[in-house]
Amino acid sequence: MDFVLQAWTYFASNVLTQPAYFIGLIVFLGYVLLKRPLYESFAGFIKATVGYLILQVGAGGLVNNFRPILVGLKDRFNLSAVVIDPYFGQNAVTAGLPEVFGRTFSQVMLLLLIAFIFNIILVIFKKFTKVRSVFTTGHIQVQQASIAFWIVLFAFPQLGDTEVLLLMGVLLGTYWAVGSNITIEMTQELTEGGGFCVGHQQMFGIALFSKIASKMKKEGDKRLEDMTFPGFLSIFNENVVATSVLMLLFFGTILVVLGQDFLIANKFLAEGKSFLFYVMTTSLNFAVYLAILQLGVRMFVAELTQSFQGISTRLLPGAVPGIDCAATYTFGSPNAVTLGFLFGALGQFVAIVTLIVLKSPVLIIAGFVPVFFDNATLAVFANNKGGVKAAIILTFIAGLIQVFGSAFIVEFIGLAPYGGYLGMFDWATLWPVMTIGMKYLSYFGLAISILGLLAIPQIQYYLNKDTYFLVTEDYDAYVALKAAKAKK
Ligand code: ASC
Repeated sequence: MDFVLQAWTYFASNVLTQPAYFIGLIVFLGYVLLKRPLYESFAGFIKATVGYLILQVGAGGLVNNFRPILVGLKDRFNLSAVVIDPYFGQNAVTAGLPEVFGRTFSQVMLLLLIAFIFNIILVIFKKFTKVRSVFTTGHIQVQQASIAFWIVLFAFPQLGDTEVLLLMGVLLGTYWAVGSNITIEMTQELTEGGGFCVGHQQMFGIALFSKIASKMKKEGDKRLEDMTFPGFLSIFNENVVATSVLMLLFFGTILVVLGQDFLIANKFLAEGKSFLFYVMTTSLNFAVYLAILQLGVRMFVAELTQSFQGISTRLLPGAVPGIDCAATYTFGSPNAVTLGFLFGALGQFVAIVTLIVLKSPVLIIAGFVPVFFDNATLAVFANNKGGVKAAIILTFIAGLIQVFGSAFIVEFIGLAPYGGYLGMFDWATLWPVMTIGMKYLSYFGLAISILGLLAIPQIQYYLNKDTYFLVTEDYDAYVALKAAKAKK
C-alpha cells in the first residue's frame, strides 16, 4: 500500500499536476492506441509537451509582468484589501489554516487521486451518469483544492482529516467532471470538433454566457472576426497592433497613476532609466507574451486533437479531455481575448469603486489571472455565440460578478484577513452558493450540491438525446444533424 501511495505521489506531483507532461502523456497514449509507430507517438509527446511548455512561458510572462502592476495599486494607496487571484488565494489559505482551524493541508495528492478516480468512474459509467469529460488541468486542481479545503472546514469544522478528504474528493471530483462536461458543446462548436473541452475555473461561466450570448444575438450582430475596420482604424484589424495600442492605453494609465517614484522604490523601474520607454516596453510585452501563448496552444492542440481519437475510440469511448482555458485563444478572433480582458477589467474597476463608495467591510483588488484568463475566455465564447456586442456586455458583467461574489464569500468564510481569494468566475458564483448551502443546511446542503451538480448532465442529455453523445463521438455527423434539425 505504501508503495502504491508513493508511486501515485510521484506520478501526481511530476505528471498529473504538470499539465505539460500530462497532456504529453495523453497524446503519447492516444497515438499508441491509434497504432501509430512508437517513434511517431514519441514525436507527438514531444510536440505536445513543448507546445504546452511554450503556452506556460506565455501565460507565466503575462502573469509575472502584469500581476505586480495591478497589485501595486493596493500598495500605492495603502489599501488593506483582498487580492482576487488563485495564487493569492492559495497563500491566504496556507497562512490562515493553522490560526483559524489549527490544521494544515498536506494531503492534496491523495485528494487528487480520489477525485481523479471518481471522475474516471463517472465517465466509464457514462451511460448512467452522462459525463463525457475528464478534467486534466492539475495545477488548477491544486489551487481549487486549497480553497475548497477551507470552505469544507468552514462548513464542517468537526470533521476529521479522512472524512474531509473523502468529502472533498467527491465534491470536487463532481465539480470537475460536471463542469468540464457542460463546456463540451460550445467548445466543440468553437473549435469545429477540436476534441477537447475546458477544464478550468470558469466552466459554469462559459456555459451560462454562451447560452445568454446566443439569446442576445440579433439579426446583423457581427462577430469580431467578421468585422473589418475602415480608414485609420484598419490598423486594429491586426491583433498585435490592436493589443499593443490598447495595452499601452490601459497599462500606461495604471503606470502613470502608480508614478515613477513608486515604480523606482518598488524596483519595477531601474533608477535613471527612461519612464516613457519603460511604459512602452512593459505594455508592448503584453502582445509578445500573448503571441507566445498562442504559438504554444497551436502546437499542443494540433497533437491533442489527432491523438485523443485513440483514447476516445479505444480506452474511454466518447470521452474528451478538459484542458486549460487558454487552449481556446487561437479559435475565433484573436482580438476577442483583448476585448474580454479590457471590458472585464472595466467591470471589476466599477465594482471595486462601488465597494469603496458603499464602505464595504472588505475591499477587493483586481488580480491579473481572473481579469485576464476568465474574461478573455468568456469573450471568446460570447463572441462566437452572440457577436462582439454580447462579448462586451457579458465580460463587463463578469467583471462585476468576480468582484462582488468574491467580496461576499471571502468575508463570509473568514478568509479576508489573509488577503487573498481565488476570484475566478465559478468561485465567485457557484461556490459561494454551495458554501451557503453547506453552512446553513449542513449535510443536506452538501447532498443538494452534489446531487444538483450530477443532475446537470442528466438534464443536458434529456434536452438533446440525439446529439448529446454524437458531439464527441462524431462531430461532423453532429453538425449535419443540427443543421437538419434547424431546417425543420
Ligand atoms: C489560472 C492560473 C493560471 C492560469 C493559466 C492560464 O487560473 O492559476 O496560471 O489560469 O492556467 O493558462
